[in-house]
Formats: sequence, C-alpha cells, structure tokens
Amino acid sequence: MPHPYDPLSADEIAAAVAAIRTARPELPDPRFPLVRTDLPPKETVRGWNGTDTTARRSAFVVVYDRCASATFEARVDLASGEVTSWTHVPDVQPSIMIEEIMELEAIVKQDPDAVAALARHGVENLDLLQIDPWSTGTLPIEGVAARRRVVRASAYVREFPEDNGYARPVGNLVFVIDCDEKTVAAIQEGDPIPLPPESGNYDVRSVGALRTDLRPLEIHQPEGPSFTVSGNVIEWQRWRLHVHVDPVEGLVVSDISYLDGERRRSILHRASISEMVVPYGDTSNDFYFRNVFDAGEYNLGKTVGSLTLGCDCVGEIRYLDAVLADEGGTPQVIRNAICMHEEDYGILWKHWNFRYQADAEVRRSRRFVVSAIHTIGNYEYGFFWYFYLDGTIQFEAKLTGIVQTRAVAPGVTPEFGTLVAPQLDAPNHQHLFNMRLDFEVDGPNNTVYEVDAVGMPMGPGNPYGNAIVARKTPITNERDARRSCNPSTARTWKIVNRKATNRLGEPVGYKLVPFVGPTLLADENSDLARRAEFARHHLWVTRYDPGELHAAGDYPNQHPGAGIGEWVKQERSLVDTDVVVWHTFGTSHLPRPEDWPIMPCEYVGFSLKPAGFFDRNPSLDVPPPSKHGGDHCHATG
Ligand SMILES: [Cu+2]
Repeated sequence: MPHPYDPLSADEIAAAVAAIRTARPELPDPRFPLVRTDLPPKETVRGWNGTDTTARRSAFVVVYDRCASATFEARVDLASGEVTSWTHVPDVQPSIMIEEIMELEAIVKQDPDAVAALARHGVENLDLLQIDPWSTGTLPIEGVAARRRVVRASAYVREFPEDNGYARPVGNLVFVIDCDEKTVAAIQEGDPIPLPPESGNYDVRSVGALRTDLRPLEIHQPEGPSFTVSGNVIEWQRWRLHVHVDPVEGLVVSDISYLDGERRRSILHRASISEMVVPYGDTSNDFYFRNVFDAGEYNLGKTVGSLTLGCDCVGEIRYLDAVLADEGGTPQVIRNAICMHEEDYGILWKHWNFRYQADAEVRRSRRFVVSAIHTIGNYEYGFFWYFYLDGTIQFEAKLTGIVQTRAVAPGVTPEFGTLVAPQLDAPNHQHLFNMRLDFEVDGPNNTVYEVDAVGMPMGPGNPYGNAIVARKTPITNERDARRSCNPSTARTWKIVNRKATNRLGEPVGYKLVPFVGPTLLADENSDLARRAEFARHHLWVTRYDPGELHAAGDYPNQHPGAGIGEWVKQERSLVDTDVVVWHTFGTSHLPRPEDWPIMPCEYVGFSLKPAGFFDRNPSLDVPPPSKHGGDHCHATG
C-alpha cells in the first residue's frame, strides 16, 4: 500500500545513487550527505485513496565532491532512472558526514603538532583518546580561511574503550580539522588544566549494588494492540497517520486525519523537526564556538537507533525499520527504529453525581505512542508523538544521555556552569527545537489566531471587574507573525478553517498549547542570533512553500544565516491560505549534579487540542473499563 510520502526503499536509494554515478562520471568519488524522498505535490497526498498512489517517485540527493569542495543537488526519477535535475549550489557546506567524524581521531593522532599539544596537556597514551566533532559556525579562526570545510574537535581521555570519556575532557585544547584535506588546520590552546580525577560510568557493573525492591510491572494486551500497521500508515481508533524517519528531520508524522462519523477529516498535513540548536553559554576556549544545529549540521535523522523490547518500549509493540543512505550512497537498515504502542493514561473523564450516589461515570484515557530515539554524540533525544481518544495530539521530546563537560582547576567555581563532579564543569546551554507544523484543518486553507485570556478593566458592563474575555487576534501577514508565549494570558494559537463551521456556527479549529519555555539567549548581535533566528521567537507563521522545510535554511553548516527570517520578508498574506506554523520550544539547561554521570529524562513539548473542531466531547463513546477487558471498578483492593 504505497503512500506518496513513503521514505525511499533500499532499492530506490541504490537506484538513485547509481543513476547519479552514471550521469556524472567526471566525479571520481562523489559523497552523498543526503538522500531522501523528493516530496511530491501535496495534492497527491490529499487525493490518496488509501490503496495506491499515482505520485511520481523521485529522490532528492545532495552530492558532495570532496576533491573540488563542491556541492550539488540532484533529483532522480525513480521510474525511469533519469537524473532530472543537477544544480551546483555555491557557497554552502553540506552537513558534517559521519565518515568525516570517524576520520577525526586518525587525523589528530597522525599530526605531530597535535600530538605535541596533547603531550603538553598530559596526554601521552593516544590509544584511548576520544575525539568529538563540533560544527564550527561562522566565527573566524585565525589562520584558517573561512571557505575551508572545517570542524573543531575536542579531546577526552578514556581508561578503557567503553569508559565515559566526558568524565575527563582535555581542557583548553581544541583542534581545527580540515575535512577535505584531512589535516589539522589549527590548534587553539591555552594553559593546561589537570584532568578531573573521577571516572563517570553508569553501566550495571560500575554502579555497585542495585536496588532489589522493584517488583514486576507488566502490561498485557491478550487480544493484541488496537492499532493496525500497513506499510508506514497507522490506524488507531479514529486516527490515521503516516510515519517515517527522514535523514534530516528524524521522526516525521504526516497525513494525519480523524474519522468523525462517516467523514475522514484532515488535521495536519506534515509535522517535522525543522531544526534544533544547542548553544552553549560558556566563553572559554573550549566552548565559545559550540552551538550545534543537530538537524541541518549533523543530519539528526541519521542518528536514529534500534529500539529494544522491554527496555525502550514495553507492552504490545510494533516496530518499523528505517532505511537511510550512508555517505557512500549505500542503503543501511536500522532495525526497529520506530516504536508504536498503546499506553494507559489515567482517567479520560469522570463525574460522580453526589446527589443520587449513583456509580460514577468514568472512562480510562489511553494514548497511541509513536517514537524514535536519536543519539547525537553525548546526548539522546527521544521524540514521542501521542494521539489521544479525545482528539488531542501531543509531542514530547525526551532529553537524556550525558551532559557536555569542561575540565576546571581544583578550587574553581564555574561562572557559566555547574560542577557535577570534582573539577568537572557542565556548562549552561539551551536545547531549542523548532517543529514545522503544516496544518490542514478540514482542508488546506487555514487562518491562525493568537488567543489570550484577558481580564477586563472595571467599568460599565463590568462593574465588579471580574470579566474575562478570549481576545482573538488574527495573524494576517508574515511581517506580524513572530510571536511569543505569554503564560499570564494563557496564550495559545488557534488554527481555524473559516469556511468550515461546527454545529454552533463557529469555524472549526485546533489550538497549539505551548509548553512555556525559553527563546534564544545569545545576544541579538551575535553570529548565532543570525544563524538561529528561528529560535528567537516561539512562533512563526508562513505561507506554504515546498522549498521551505528547514527553519535555519537547508545548509546551516558554516552558514551566516538563512531560513525563516528571510522567508517572512516576503510579507505574504496569511488569511484563508495554506499556512505553516513553526513552533520553537525547549529548555535552558542549567545542569545539576543529578544530571551526572547520566541525565534523567528532561521533557519538553507541546499539545494540539481540538478547539471547536468537534461538536462536543468526541470521547463519549469510549466504553467503561469493564467493557474493554479491564476489571470492574471496585472500591477496595
Ligand atoms: Cu542539556
């Protein structure tokens, strides 16, 4: 049952890469930083009949010629095997490639100056050296021309191969690596700092006695789960959606609709992480340049991992594999990359009529979960989409893994971070995600309103000063569409279809309920503020353009700034048109000692709730627990 948004299969990846190699024999060793589905026109998804697709299958490929340091974009028609377009893209750097990251250790170890610098910092044994890559942004590096393709690299010392290297960062030492030449282009060095004294391991063998008083908690669904999987299309209760892993955006959900009686109603056309930035707030030699764009600079989606039953997911699980091209153009299968299951979620609704002492009416809430976990260097990012019985959609990012660290001398209290272990500073930083939400509330043409709950001043018509109104302000033009959260007014943004009304005569809508969090803290005059402009506002609205997928532009690596801040200069009208909402959310992470040596999950996200989309509570027909295999409710255990 092919869906127009299906990811490329292994055969399709191989065919696209072969077609480019054949068509471009002048490239001796093309690299393929990005191979993804060339999204067909939205109409092919809207017209999809559930069984077949007439969409032309096409691959979009970024090709990098390391010899000439040149970047090309290609499109390949997969039916004919023809390269239908081939464009040189000047003045950009494609994302940092995994193969480049894997080369770093050898480059450092083979460079006599780098080895001598390591020795000055007390590192003699290079066998267990760990080298981490850091995208370099646009800050100038003395002696290194801006046009070179470089990453910076930090060193960590391990005592054995599985040792947590972040316990012993080599302080005041950064290598600048030319990825094309495979050389050390510069060394940024300050006074040596002693290695922190403690190791930081968290595996079962390292942590000592384990607690023994946790009894089994098992989830049984003797009749199996209540959802069906057909290719990448999932149906659960009234919901239908398409899921896949994109090499840049990671877990993507699209073509989300709800069966309301006989009507299948569209809600979201496509939802994806358009970018995420992790800027560090420490001014030291080791950290002043660190601000990674995990999607555009590192291909977030390619870092997706395989999930295991009973650990990452419990219960009746169904998995989907991901197929992603490596940089040689070879398809790689990541088994069980997407996990799907149902969870009990407490009560859905309840009321006990105390006057009659009748049994309470209560229903259990249950949610369908689709998730994937990405490991980017030291951090894990779990992306979880939840679909509920009452029409709510929720996104949650779970942040875990290991915090970044910096060595400090004994007795030093860090100014821009927290000591998490002796002589080990975890610098302050932010995790700012941007979710691209291509709404389609009962059709493509929607309008966004900012809704504030406002108390009215006392006066005629409000003599006691208690009046509360919902102030609805339409966002009519892109020039007015940089918005901020306001917890004092419980601000939400409502996406409505003004041509479709509910039984009360109001336009149908869904509202975006933000999880109130920070925006970018870097100074507005900083390089980063230009490069991560999307993160300076919680919400942006644009008119749909198929070329606008990534909030910081398609090539943020070593780029001075592109993306949404440029697009909105077109000042397109946003009234009754195909709008895209871009929501920035995240956290300012001031590390705690409890985040070391591994960080308990931190949760950030947002909800999309029906707001007049339905005529009433759409979950009235959820049966009581006893009617779906659960125990009868009983007063005592
Ligand atoms: Cu963090």
